[in-house]
Amino acid sequence: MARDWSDLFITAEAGRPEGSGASDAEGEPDAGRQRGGLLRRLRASMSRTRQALGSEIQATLFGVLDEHTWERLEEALIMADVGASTTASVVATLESEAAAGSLEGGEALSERLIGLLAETARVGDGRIDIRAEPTVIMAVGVNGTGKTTTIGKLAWHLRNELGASVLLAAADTFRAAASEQLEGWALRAGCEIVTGPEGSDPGAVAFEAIAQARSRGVDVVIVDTAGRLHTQEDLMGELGKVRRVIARQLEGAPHETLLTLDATTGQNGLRQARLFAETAHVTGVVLTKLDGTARGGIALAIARELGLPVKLIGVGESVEDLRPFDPEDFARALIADS
Ligand SMILES: Nc1nc2c(ncn2[C@@H]2O[C@H](COP(=O)(O)OP(=O)(O)OP(=O)(O)O)[C@@H](O)[C@H]2O)c(=O)[nH]1
Ligand SMILES: [Mg+2]
Repeated sequence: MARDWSDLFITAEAGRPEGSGASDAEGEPDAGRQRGGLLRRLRASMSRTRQALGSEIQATLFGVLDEHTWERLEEALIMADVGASTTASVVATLESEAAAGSLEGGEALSERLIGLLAETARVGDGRIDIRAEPTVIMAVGVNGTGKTTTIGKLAWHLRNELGASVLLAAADTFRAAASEQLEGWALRAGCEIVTGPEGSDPGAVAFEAIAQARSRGVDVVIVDTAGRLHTQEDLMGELGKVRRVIARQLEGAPHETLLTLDATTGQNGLRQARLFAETAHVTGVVLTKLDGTARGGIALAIARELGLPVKLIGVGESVEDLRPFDPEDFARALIADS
């Protein structure tokens, strides 16, 4: 999975095999330092979950192991929203390995717990292929989950980390304020934007954006859409229409459909997302607002519960607060003391 931005994107110049970015980072002092800084930031933004979980981990895995240990550990993981089925399977494996004598001491147990949690959170390679020209990325999700903010941050990183040209499509024509919000992000990220009048056809905005991107040789088009509930059949139908307009115009597009999910809505959000994912051809999840919850364990349950990789996480409102998701780094940020 992706540990930094150059790992996350598959580009024509640097179609590197998975994991090579991490070893590069170790080889270069600057990149290594940068990675250390990113991990510290991740730990800081996950502090609410870590504080809630950390004391329970200390009390269970670092104490005397008995039947209460495993029950208490299960409760703590479920409280952190790791999810009942993920928790049950991870704790059962840990318990049997401890009973077999292959793990001794709190350090070994918590390291193994990190490994088991990371394993369950892996599905696919979690990367985003931007080799198609242009690549079309669509953002979908329930109202207020962070679609527009994520698009803005993503555009900024594509421009600044990869030097890619980006065009935003304001296909949320539902409210005039939605276009204005995306215009603000286009300005910040230094990219172009295509908008349409309030109430106009969102498919027409997406169409125009792709036409402009093709004629100008833009690398990535990101399409914003209006928030909607999975239960609103007409609005879900509209999403399908936008998708078809894009697909007819450009073969293979949209190449990536990202579902934004608000981590603070927990298991409830997960249920909504399941239905959303079924109808919207979602290829990956962006889990937002992880900074605002003590239940960040949900990031580790999504792959298992939805069968989709988490590709990006949002840990705040500024541009730097979007980052590629790496299950191992994430599990460590939640569990390890240092
Ligand atoms: N703390 C925090 N706030 C976030 C994050 N991502 C988004 N937000 C905030 O959440 C609010 C809603 O974000 P939007 O990007 O407008 O959400 P949206 O999905 O586009 O909303 P609609 O277009 O109305 O459906 C804004 O105030 C964002 O600043 C995050 O990772 N952390
Ligand atoms: Mg929006």
